Amino acid sequence: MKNIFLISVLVLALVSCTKAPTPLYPVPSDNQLEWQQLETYAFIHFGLNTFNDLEWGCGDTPASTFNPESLDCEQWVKTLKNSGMKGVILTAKHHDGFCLWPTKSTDYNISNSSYKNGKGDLVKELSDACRKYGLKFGIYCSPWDRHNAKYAYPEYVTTYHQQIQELTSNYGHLFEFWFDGANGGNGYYGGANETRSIDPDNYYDYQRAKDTVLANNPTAMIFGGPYQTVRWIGNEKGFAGATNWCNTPRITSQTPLTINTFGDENGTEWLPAEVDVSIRPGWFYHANEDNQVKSVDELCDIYYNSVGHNANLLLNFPVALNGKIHPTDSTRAVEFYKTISKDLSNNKLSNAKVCADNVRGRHFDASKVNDNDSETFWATDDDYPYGTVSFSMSKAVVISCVMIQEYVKLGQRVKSFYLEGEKDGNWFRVNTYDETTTVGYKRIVRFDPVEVDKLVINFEESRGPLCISNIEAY
Ligand code: FUL
Repeated sequence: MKNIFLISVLVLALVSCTKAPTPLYPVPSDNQLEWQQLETYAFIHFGLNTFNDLEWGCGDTPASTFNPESLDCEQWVKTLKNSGMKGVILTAKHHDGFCLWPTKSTDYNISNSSYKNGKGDLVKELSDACRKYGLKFGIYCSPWDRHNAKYAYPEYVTTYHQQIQELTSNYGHLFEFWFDGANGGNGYYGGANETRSIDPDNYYDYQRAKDTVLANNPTAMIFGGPYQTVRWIGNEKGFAGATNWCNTPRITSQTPLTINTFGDENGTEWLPAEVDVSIRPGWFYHANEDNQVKSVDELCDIYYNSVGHNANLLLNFPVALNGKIHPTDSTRAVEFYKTISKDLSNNKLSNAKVCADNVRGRHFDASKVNDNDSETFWATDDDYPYGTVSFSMSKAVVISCVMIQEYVKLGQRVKSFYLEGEKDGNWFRVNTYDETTTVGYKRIVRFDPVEVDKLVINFEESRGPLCISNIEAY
């Protein structure tokens, strides 16, 4: 009797001490993970281009062209909050070289416009509004400068670094700094009106730029350039690949765009993807696009193809000539957020009974996928790089989407999965709208509504033992 007791205690102790799977590299930094959890945030494109009705101004119109009548950063921020955006990135300087803050680096800036009689500072106004309403703030400062006479010469690099220094040290914490990839070409260049080209990987001294950003904002993510910590998705249409690894090789200007879109299972860097897309065809405001604001359905599709494909969504709002987000854009964006929130509000699996064909001991049992705790996860044994988890409902439910999250602190693992349902004893495969390959931080798959008593997720292939932290269905 005593022996049986001792053996039971020993077995229990062994079971409960089972170790978590070892990490499968690469893994995210804490800052990258925190950034991935933002999921949706906004871009604001506003500047001289707005007043010139251009996407890529040459930098040849005077600073006084910038003249918004009733600019209101709080209107932007309130609209963005109501659209579910967790932060905003402002084009402090676009390719035309015009600076929205009173920089000491060039005269081509807001203090030489009539806005607030030359006393305005848009970077300050927006960062203050963000702080007031609890949004994160980030900055886009174009490396390419079509106004500057010294662009393509060493002098401009000094100017550009001065701008980065000002922007990263005077406006509070930045969550992301954007180095745009468009570089060189024709421009005004102080009146030279010519074409200039540079080598983007070497000309700008990105190492120093990164050091400045991080010295002033240690937790900021860097977009673009050779020291990026988040990657461009490779298109501006609003989608990430259904297969989307955070793993990639080191990305340079030579890397094929397919790597941006799909990642690479064998990549040694953790570079989570960002999907940038505008709510209108253009990045800047053009009155003739007032009728081309994306529909709520289009915005929802973009959400499922970005956030639902293991990427963050950076949704652009082109601020209009009067200095406000146009009412059509704000109505659509708010409606989009309401729709997504409603569609994903009633998790049909929250009370389901869960079991799995393999578990790595009590700490990692199947119930961890619906315990509402992102720090717990279901894990399989080391020699079990696959597995099946099933949910039994107390009464039949109709679902049309499943959300799955891996515990990515230990690396991205799942390579393919499929869904099956059971109703009244009949089993059927659930035909999802897109292929079911990778999962990562978050994967949402959609399908035509099905009624199920049971839902089974078969993880067919994985880079190692499974680590699944969350599964929901709507
Ligand atoms: C591109 C730029 O050339 C566009 O004007 C816009 O700013 C977009 C977000 O990035 O590379």
